[in-house]
Amino acid sequence: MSLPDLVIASEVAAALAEGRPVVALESTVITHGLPWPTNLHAAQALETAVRDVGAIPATVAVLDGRLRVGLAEAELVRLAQAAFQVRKVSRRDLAIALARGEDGGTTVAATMWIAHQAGIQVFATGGIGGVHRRHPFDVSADLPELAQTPVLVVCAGAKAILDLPLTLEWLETHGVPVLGWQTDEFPAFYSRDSGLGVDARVEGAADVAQVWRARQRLGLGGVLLTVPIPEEHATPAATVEAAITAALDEADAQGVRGKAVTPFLLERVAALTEGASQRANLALLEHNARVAALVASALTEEGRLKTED
Ligand code: PSU
Ligand code: MN
Repeated sequence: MSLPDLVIASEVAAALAEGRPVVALESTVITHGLPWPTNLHAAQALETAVRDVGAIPATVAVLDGRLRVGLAEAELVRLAQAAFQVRKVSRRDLAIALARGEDGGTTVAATMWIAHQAGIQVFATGGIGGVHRRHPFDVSADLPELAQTPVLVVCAGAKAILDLPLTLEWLETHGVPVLGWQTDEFPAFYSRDSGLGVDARVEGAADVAQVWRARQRLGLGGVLLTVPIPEEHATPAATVEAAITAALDEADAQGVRGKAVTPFLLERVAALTEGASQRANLALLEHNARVAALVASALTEEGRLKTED
């Protein structure tokens, strides 16, 4: 790879070179999404979920000012212990973190971009950023990244701390296809439905792989695959709604702005729901990692069949 800042772990590099499935994982969820030590357990559980399905996990982060793809156990611990003390690195923060030799957790936007530089096509996360409620000019950099960077992002939709209808409008305007994994509805993170539709329902990994291949042939950018939270972990939207409203009021009262908004709201909703939101979060993260590994496997399987022709 010609990008001198990029360091790909040997296990990940070998899998990519041999055409074996690889799934990228983000790290802002570790540094700014969950508290210690839940964040470490989540990071480890995600890697295990990917391996269980036969794919190689590649957690992405910035360490010592390098773009890192695939972390050692001790490096996961280092990031998890540094929660809220290191930079939250989205697209605009990458150059700063590199220039300063920092550690940082990469958002969906930054992780997509780095994954693409490394040649990874599939990326699993919990929820993407989006258009904020009450502040519709606050649009996560995750959305424009989906519009331009060719990576398939697997998530459980977007959290209800965001404005879901406006988030979908943004994706429509900027041409990002939204797929629903065995569902016709856009999932709302804690709950399986939102009353909002997806662009296409997909029944399995082969179905997703076909759409992804076509999107790649056209060179049109990313794809969002939304996966509903498993039934047994779903929380009715109404249960979380009161906590979200309270968290939004607190954020406004305290004048929380910019990149601090999402971590602030996540932390307040977790506190106000007494951890119920975090348990659901862990369950859907693991489930998304498994689905992403299935899709990555379907893609490498297709590649193998083609070269055997
Ligand atoms: N949503 C969650 N958990 C998270 C995030 C979003 O439910 O941890 C993180 C992701 O890393 C996402 C980022 O990319 O927050 C979005 O931040 P912002 O809204 O500042 O772009
Ligand atoms: Mn924002």
